[in-house]
Amino acid sequence: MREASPQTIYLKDYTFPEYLIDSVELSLVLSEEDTRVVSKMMMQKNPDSENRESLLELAGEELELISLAIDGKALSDDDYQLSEEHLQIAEVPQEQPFILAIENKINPKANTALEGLYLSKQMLCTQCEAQGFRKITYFLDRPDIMSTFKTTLIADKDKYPVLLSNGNKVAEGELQNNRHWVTWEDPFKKPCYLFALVAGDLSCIEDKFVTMSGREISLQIFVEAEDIDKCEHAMDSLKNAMRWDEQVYGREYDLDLYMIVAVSHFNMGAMENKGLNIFNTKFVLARPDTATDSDYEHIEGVIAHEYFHNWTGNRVTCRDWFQLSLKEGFTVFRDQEFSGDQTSKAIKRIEDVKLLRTRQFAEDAGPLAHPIRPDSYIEINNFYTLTVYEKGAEVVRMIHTLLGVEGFRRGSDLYFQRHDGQAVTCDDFVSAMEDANAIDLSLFRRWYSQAGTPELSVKQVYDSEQQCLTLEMQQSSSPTPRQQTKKPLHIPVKLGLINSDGTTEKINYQSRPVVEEIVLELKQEKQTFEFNNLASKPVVSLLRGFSAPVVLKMEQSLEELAFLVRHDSDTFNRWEAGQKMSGTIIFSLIEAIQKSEQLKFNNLLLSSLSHVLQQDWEDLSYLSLLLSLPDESYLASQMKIIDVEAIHEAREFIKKSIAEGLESVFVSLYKQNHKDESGCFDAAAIGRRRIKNLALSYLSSLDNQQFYEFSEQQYHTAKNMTDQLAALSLIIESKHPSKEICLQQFYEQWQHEALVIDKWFALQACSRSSQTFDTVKTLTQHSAFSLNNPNRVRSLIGAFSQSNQLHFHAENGQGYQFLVENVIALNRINPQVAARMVVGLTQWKRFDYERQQKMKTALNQLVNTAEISKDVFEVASKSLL
Ligand code: 0A1
Ligand code: ZN
Repeated sequence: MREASPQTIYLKDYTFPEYLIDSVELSLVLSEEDTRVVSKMMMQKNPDSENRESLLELAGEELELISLAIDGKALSDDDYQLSEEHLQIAEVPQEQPFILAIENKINPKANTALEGLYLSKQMLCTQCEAQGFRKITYFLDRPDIMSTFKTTLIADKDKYPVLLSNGNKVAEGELQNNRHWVTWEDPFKKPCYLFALVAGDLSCIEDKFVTMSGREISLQIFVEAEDIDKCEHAMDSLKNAMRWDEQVYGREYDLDLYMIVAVSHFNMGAMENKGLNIFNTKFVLARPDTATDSDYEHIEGVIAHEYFHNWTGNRVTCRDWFQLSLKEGFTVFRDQEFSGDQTSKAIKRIEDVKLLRTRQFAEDAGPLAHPIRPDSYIEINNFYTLTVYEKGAEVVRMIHTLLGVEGFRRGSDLYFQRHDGQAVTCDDFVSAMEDANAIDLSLFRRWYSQAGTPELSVKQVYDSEQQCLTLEMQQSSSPTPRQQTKKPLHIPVKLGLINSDGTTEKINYQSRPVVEEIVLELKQEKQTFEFNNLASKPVVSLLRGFSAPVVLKMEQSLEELAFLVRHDSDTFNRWEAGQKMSGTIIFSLIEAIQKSEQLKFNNLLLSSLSHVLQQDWEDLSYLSLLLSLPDESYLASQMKIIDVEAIHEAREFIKKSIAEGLESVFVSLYKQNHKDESGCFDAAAIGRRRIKNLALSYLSSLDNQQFYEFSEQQYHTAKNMTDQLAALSLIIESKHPSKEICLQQFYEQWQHEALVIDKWFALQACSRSSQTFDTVKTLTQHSAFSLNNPNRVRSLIGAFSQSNQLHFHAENGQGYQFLVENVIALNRINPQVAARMVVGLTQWKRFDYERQQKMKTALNQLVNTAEISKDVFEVASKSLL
């Protein structure tokens, strides 16, 4: 048991910093186990601070202090106090600026938490967000302290020929003993969480970008030598993102150099350090034979995300960590829109909503629910959540929907103009949007402070005599931890009306101009909306484009849904109607399974799918989405008490029934679109792969030798990873006789490509096969598995506990015990990643009584473990409440 509960930090306690740091000069003599840091900070009392004490408190963790001086005068032991997390200097000058010089020592090799300065294979690199800078040297480690940084790196020339930091390289030279030095200067003031350095033996690809004002920017991507042939896509994505930000937001890059470094050991996806982004290799490296189509898409999205942070995050940053969604919600919204513009808006939107609804909605409905601007935390690293990122982006999207493209641009222009160089709040962002458009968003602000997903219930009443359709809307939100009562929110509801012949009905609403689509604004708990001059009852297409992050409850018959699948011109709602239709049918099968009744297939689904298949489709990716069944995790999210076995059985039954009914269509879809292509990443080629692999997946469920041969043939001849992996996955999931041989062969083929081996682990961890648990357990002992590499941990333990609900939630509880053992081991190595692994246990209230008990036991084991980190403690203890 922990001795004392860790401290909670509250938003309401925010105060201005007591001191400011205008500029920092850092000098680091780098080595794996003994790095020396000298920091000279130009400081002064903050005139805005109300505290008149002369004490200065700096944050610092896991540092060995060597010396301290103020204005060149060394401090003695009596002048300061050291504790585990702080350095306090009793008296510093109050009236004039002063220079505080600190020398300390750190051990990057011992830093397995990967925060601060650490070792990723042979490379030294940093991760300072949120509070990693304090593990490099003593500092005012908070985002509202913005300083200029000048950094000198000194290191061995052979081990570390490349020495990088933020900004521009201003000087370099040679030293004795085969050492060299480089000085970097970043002219832009920034918080220390954006500081970065990299030292290593790296290869680089270079390109150029000419900005809208004609400045030439040098672009560099650094990787290990063996990966140099996998950088092209990242570079293209970067240039596309730079152009897009100029065109859509009028934002130009500011430094002359933009660097990206890919590292194999990284806690998250990537990091937007000023001028020197550090990326998880997963979001940089791609070659057609090693990366799938979805890897290519993720790389494009993450490269853009980090680039966009240069304005939304770096130039305008957060005042405190409660405002995290200010930079993350806005930047995710920007990267989503960018990706949609690069390929297909329709598909991007559907995929984003799928993620939101399966994962973020679960977070919002569980014990860890928090508003997008949380009001308290124990460990800030636990708040890089789907709520802050994905729901945060939905909130920005709603502002975009309410203001329109031009209004939103006016708002963002004002925001950048007003706050460039400042550390601000979510409220400042909303105010800029209001002021630029002269509208009142005071009610809308509740989205920032209220947790939980609202439910929107809609009743339709059609009066044929009056030719009037009334929509009665009601919103409600369930209580969430620490927030029992909820207020009505301002919800934009996009709507279209469709006539019985499939044509679009013109919308006549109040005295507004007649339109084909309208955004209704629900602001009260209950509100009705009337539409006149409707000669017959139209079919309502509501919440188009998923215009608000809510759960929509509206009665729709299967026939009505089938109609929308045929006729809705809104690509999101057309797909959604199909999902609702198959979801409804799957739920009636689940009921039958629970009552041990015989399962019967509903032919309406088959005829709806056949109809879809008869049309001519240009966008085959969209067609694949229309033909896909809802995921098991989405189905689970719709159940009060999750029945993992029944969900799996019902979904498999329906999949097989569809495959039987449409076998010949799937065979021809497969044959038409199966082309042995390599290196083709245009939308058409991606669409072909997507549809043929979906067809093959339906056919595989038929357990038929002929289709087993299709998969095996595809597996052996594939020239791209999408096809090879899709085939291998189907082989593993079926009763295919060559399962073991193919798995072994895949490992041997790719053992030197870490990111492909991650896929090999994940595939086995996600398998529905009955052997999975034993396989996963055995794989933790595999020579290629290591708890020290977050990507490996995520691909085995994360994938098993978060993407294999059938086996993780096995009735005997062995999945839970397996997770606890691994979290405890990981807690000693990397608390941040360990805490993220606990997610699988947080939803215990959604399971039956026996499973609940087992999950609670597992969480209690974590809380009661000696030396549990505050990261894991916070997640586990809050989950139990
Ligand atoms: N700001 C980064 C994400 C990030 C956050 C924390 C990290 O370490 C604790 C690393 C990266 C982004 O949004 O891309
Ligand atoms: Zn981000």
